[in-house]
Amino acid sequence: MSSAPFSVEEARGLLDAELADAAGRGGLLPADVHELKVRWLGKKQGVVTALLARLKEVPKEEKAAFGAGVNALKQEVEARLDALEAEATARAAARAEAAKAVDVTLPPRVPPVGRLHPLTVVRRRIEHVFHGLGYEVADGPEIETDWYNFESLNFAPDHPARDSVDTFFVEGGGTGRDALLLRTHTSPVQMRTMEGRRPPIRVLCPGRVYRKDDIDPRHSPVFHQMEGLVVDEGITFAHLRGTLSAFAKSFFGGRAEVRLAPTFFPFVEPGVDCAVSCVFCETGCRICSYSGWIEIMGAGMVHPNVLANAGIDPERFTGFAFGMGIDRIAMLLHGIPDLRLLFENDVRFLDRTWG
Ligand code: 2U9
Repeated sequence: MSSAPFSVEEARGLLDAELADAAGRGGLLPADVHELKVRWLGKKQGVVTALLARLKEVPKEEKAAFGAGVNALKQEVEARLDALEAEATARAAARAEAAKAVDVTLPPRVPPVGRLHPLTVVRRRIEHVFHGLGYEVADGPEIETDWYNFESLNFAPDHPARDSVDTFFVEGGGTGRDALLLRTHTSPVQMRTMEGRRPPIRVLCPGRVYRKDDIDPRHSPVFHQMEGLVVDEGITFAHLRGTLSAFAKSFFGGRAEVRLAPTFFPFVEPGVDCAVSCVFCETGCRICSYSGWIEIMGAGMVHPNVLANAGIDPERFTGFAFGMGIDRIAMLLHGIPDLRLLFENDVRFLDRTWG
């Protein structure tokens, strides 16, 4: 300590002031007390040591009293700092103990929870309806052969869908009926299901499908389909109509009606386009283009050639099938304006509740 006090009294005054100041700051920790000990009792530059060094400047007759005074001061400093040290050690232990304690009154830290993708929600809702009608869910490969995707499904050899302009063929993936391609619909799953077992068959086939479409608000090279197939003895068009009607009421609400209109698909005969009465309006809206009807799927009676290709006797068994775009249904239900939102995985979109 360079500026050592001149007298024992001065030093005691300084000690009182410093300890009062430390007490004022409150909560001394062992390291703070250690600093004080070094400052006051340090062998090289401690205040007490510096005071003792002044002994030589003190007149001879005062030396004994001065020495005794410094010693008394030293003992007092030691005692007071030891007491402070004991307090600081107890305080540090108490703080460590408090840090370990769990404060049950604190609000919980909730990790961000993921949500189901809107397509998953819609897929599950459709599956739920058909589970109730006794259907099971089947899965199949996304890379298919020409046979399962086209030929077995009664596509004519020159059908436009078989063109590489519309379908992704796998390079070096073979030719003819063995040619490999990305499935353009989930119908191959129904073909494989029929091959693998005998009727009665009631199967639902959801999955990703691929078409060479450009990306725009309504098209994407990948989208999602839900197809269904029923095959048994005595299945008629009435079963098809009743099933689509039951689905529409269950999925869109009890007031929903279906309207069927003839159309052509190679794998069904007759084929129909199925529209559901608009559940969003009373008198016409933009969603139904002011027609009161919304096209939601295609359907039809399974073509006898398709049954025969699966090894099922078309004289004995008949069946119906239907197909819909899961993406389209999700967009309709939620007013999603752009198909791309379903694929971009922007969390601002996904973070909504799609239940
Ligand atoms: C087998 C036999 C028949 C499935 C069917 C449709 C009609 C249909 C489209 C709707 C919109 C596809 O997503 S979409 O582009 N689907 O119109 N699908 S009948 O018929 C089958 C399937 C498999 C063995």
